[in-house]
Amino acid sequence: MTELPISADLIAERNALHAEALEEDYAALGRKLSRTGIDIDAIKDRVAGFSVAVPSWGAGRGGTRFAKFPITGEPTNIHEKLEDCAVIQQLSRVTPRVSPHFPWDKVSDYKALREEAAALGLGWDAVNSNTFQDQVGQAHTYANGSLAAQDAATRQQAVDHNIECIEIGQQLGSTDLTVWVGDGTNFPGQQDLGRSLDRYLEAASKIYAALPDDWRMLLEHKMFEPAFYSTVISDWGSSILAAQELGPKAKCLVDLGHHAPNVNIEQIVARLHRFGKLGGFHFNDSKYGDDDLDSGSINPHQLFLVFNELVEAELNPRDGFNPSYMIDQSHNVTDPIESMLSSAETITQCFAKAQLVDREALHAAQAANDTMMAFQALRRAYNVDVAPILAKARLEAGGAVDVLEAYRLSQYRRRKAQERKAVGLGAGIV
Ligand code: RM4
Ligand code: MN
Ligand code: MN
Repeated sequence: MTELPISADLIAERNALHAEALEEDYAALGRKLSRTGIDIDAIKDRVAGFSVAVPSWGAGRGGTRFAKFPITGEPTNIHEKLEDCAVIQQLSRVTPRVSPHFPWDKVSDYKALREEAAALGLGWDAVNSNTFQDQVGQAHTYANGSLAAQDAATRQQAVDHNIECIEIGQQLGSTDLTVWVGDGTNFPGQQDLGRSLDRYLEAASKIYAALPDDWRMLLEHKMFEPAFYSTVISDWGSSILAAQELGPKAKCLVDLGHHAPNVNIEQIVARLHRFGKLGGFHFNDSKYGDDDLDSGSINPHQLFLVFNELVEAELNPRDGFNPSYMIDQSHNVTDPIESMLSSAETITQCFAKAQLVDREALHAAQAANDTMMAFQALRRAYNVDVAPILAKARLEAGGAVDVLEAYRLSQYRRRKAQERKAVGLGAGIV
């Protein structure tokens, strides 16, 4: 392994200062949990086994349709993004994989890229294709759609790009392809709503046919943007129907920001699982739409309820339950490393809290129609401060007890500002 980006001595030094307080807090929480028959070490072991992938595209500062405000020292290519992802993993120990996006992360030698990541302690998660933007020199525009475009040559180009993503992913060691298309319309009548879905399904089935045996195709729905009247895969209904038609290797990916406000996302999770089609998540939070805000920053309770459904799903398994967990955020006003450290912590906290739910009490209350006690079974777990469990798991895995403190003290971004070239202005991705 090459040298990791943050000094191991710094992490050890800070951890030593926190050790005593952490032991006290962990012991106190352990005593509290044991009164309800929960073994804190068993929860800690589950937390140690949890992980969530980080998006390569989330390492740079995002933007809105109006502007992007870069920070000095932000990464401008996949190599620098990997280095930043390595910081997140080194400190948090819950983000050992990176989800790449092509052609944004294109390089000439993927074997070398795989080795470069491995040397930084990183592996690869789902490969994301991009048929929502035109690239320089591209033969056909995606202005009128990609997999669902009216023009057959455009559809073929989008299919070929996805197949190329699979080939790249094979070299990197990925086993999932995530497909989100920007296809849709802005005006009633612009396209036939039925036939555009037919075209999508036909093109998607060509990608599906190119999937290696152990691969999955994750279909990501989104109700609006960039199209504002209709999108082709607008919701979980369209997504599951497409996945069912494509075959068993096609699953649905739930991006938490891709629904109408107030939609019951945890119920969508339960439904997709019921039919063996829950493929994975893009974690973020949302106030108005696809805001790509930090996970749990607006509605941590919803995130907890999603994980609660995932625990229930494990107890009630269906066909091939193995959802992949990924962050998909856009960091417009924070240092992306700090946002992902904080988000990974929040996601893991919700995972841990869901493990604390007294399932017996919950199920008994449900069976007895005791609404208040059923709710309290969830509420009790949600109210537990699980921070010492996460910190202890991190410490044992070689991470930092206080991730943000260690990151700031390392002056990593300042060092990078001296080494890296400045990012240009312009609108960022949304
Ligand atoms: C989309 C969607 C996709 C992501 C792009 C950048 O809204 O969430 O997952 O790849 O944004
Ligand atoms: Mn997404
Ligand atoms: Mn999105």
